[in-house]
Formats: sequence, C-alpha cells, structure tokens
Amino acid sequence: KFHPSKKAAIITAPFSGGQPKGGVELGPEYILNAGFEKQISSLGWTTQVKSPLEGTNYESLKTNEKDKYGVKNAQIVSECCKRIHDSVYSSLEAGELPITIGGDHSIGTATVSAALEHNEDTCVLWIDAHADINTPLTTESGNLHGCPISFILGIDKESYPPEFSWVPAKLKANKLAFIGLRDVDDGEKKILREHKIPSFSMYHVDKYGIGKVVEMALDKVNPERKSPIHLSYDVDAIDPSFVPATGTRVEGGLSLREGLFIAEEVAQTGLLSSMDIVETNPLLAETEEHILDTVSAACAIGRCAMGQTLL
Ligand code: EXY
Ligand code: MN
Ligand code: MN
Ligand code: MN
Repeated sequence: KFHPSKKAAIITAPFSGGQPKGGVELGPEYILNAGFEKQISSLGWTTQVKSPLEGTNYESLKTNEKDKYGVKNAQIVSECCKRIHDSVYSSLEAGELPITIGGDHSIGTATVSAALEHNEDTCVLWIDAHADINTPLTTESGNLHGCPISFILGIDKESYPPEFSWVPAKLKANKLAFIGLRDVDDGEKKILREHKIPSFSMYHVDKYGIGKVVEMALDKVNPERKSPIHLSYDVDAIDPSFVPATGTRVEGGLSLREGLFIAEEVAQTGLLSSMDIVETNPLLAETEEHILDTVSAACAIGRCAMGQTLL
C-alpha cells in the first residue's frame, strides 16, 4: 500500500548519551559495514545513508551526573534528538521510509515525534524487553534511554528538563503497543496501567504465541489496518543468547524467529512508514561470534521489516 516508489533512507544515530555504557555509538558503523544498505537495496529499495550527527562530538560531553531534574545528559540527548528528528521528518516529507540505526533508544524521542508530526495518525509498535516509559519523576537510573516514550506521550510534563520542551507530545496512549516486555520498573507498570497502554510481555508471547500477539497488538493500535506504523525495535527484545551484544540484556526473551516474525508481519501490513533499530553495542561482546550474531540479527530485523520473505 505505502511506498510504491520504494525509497528508503538509512539514518545513522551513533549516540550513547542515553545510557552510561560506551560502544552503542558504534552500532551504525558495524551494521553498515555488515552490508545493510546493500541488503535493503537488494529488496528493491533505492537507498541513501544520512548522517545527521556527522561533525558533532556529543560523545565527548557525556557525564554520569544527574541534573536537578533527576536525569543525565539532557542537553546532549536533546540536541542529538533534534538533529535526528529533523532528518527523519525531512525523509518522511520526501516520501522516503526512514530506518534509523542506533545508538541507544533515547533517539526514539526523535524518530517517533517526527513520525507523528508527519502523520498524526501514526501508530507505534515498541519492541523491547523494557517499556522505556519512565518520567524524570519515576526513573531511578536517570538514563534517558529509559524515558523516550513518556516524552512523546507528554506524561508528567512539569517534570521535564527544559531541554525537552521542543518535543511535540503528539502520541496518544491508544496508538502505542509493546511486545517483548520482561523488565519493567514499578513506576512504569503504574503508568502502563493508568494509561491503559496495550502491553504484551513474554508471558503473553508464551501464552498466545507470537502470531496471535502481533495480531492483538495491531488490533489495539490499528484496528482498521489503515494507519501508518512506526516500528521501534530495540534488539534487546530478542533473547541474549541470540543478541548478546547489547547494554541491558534480560534473560527469557523472544527467540530470533519470533523477533523476526514481528518485523515480517509488520511488512505484510504494507503500512510500515518508519523504523528504528537500536541498542546494538559491539563493545559489550565477549567474542567475535557475539558481535556477528548481534549485528546479523539487527540487519535481519531491518530486512524482514522491509519485505524480505522466506519463500
Ligand atoms: N527501566 C530501566 C531504566 O529506566 O533505567 C532500564 C531501561 C533500559 C532501557 C533499554 C533501552 O531499552
Ligand atoms: Mn529500548
Ligand atoms: Mn530495551
Ligand atoms: Mn529503574
């Protein structure tokens, strides 16, 4: 349905300031070196790579101090997000399908807000072990990769550092669904309940099977299957046995096939309009094989979402 002209933009987001570990900023480089652009163009897409953070050096400004709002690195996260937002937004306006490669998940603030500014009807599938919905009031870590969704929904607005006042909070709670959850903070659980956000944990995946879970999630956020879909894919949704090189591993995750199935099923709707693939951290690998597994999985997620089929 969408993208008859099949134009994609691969947007690099080499940024680690949303969490304390180093190395996640190398994700885009590893994924591109693995041939990601060629893999997408082999599926019939014209591709280009855009690097909105080129020439910046936000990494060198990263600290481990919380500000008076209780979060770390608000300034650099905000500035990176603004650049990525503008890049994603202009791609969408140009009729391209932006694939943003992270970097940590704080950049979801940028990509989702751009998707909603382009089309207010966009729904969001957030595939993750974590809910990433802490507010500055509920976060214990102060790491902003645990907070992007609260900014996009505009929850507890008064608690935000002023750096985030540019973020348009256009997402409605009934247009967001989670799949893969298994490490959710108590404060986040309360938010999920209060806002009645459709949340499918690993319990639901086991109980109903991944096929039914994806269908239920789409029924909630996109019942008529006509809204554009933003797929925000944190590779830590997949079990660490398949995806070891990531910063916040949680046991008991999706099998690699379940993880790829989600992307395949989104592709089948014909409604994918933008996506993120985040949290690949090559420096956290213990072996070369760990790097290869993780980077291959990240590439495969992208290919499946962009239409690769098994037969
Ligand atoms: N909920 C925890 C926190 O807020 O620090 C862990 C967040 C991990 C977020 C990763 C990106 O998905
Ligand atoms: Mn995440
Ligand atoms: Mn996560
Ligand atoms: Mn926490």
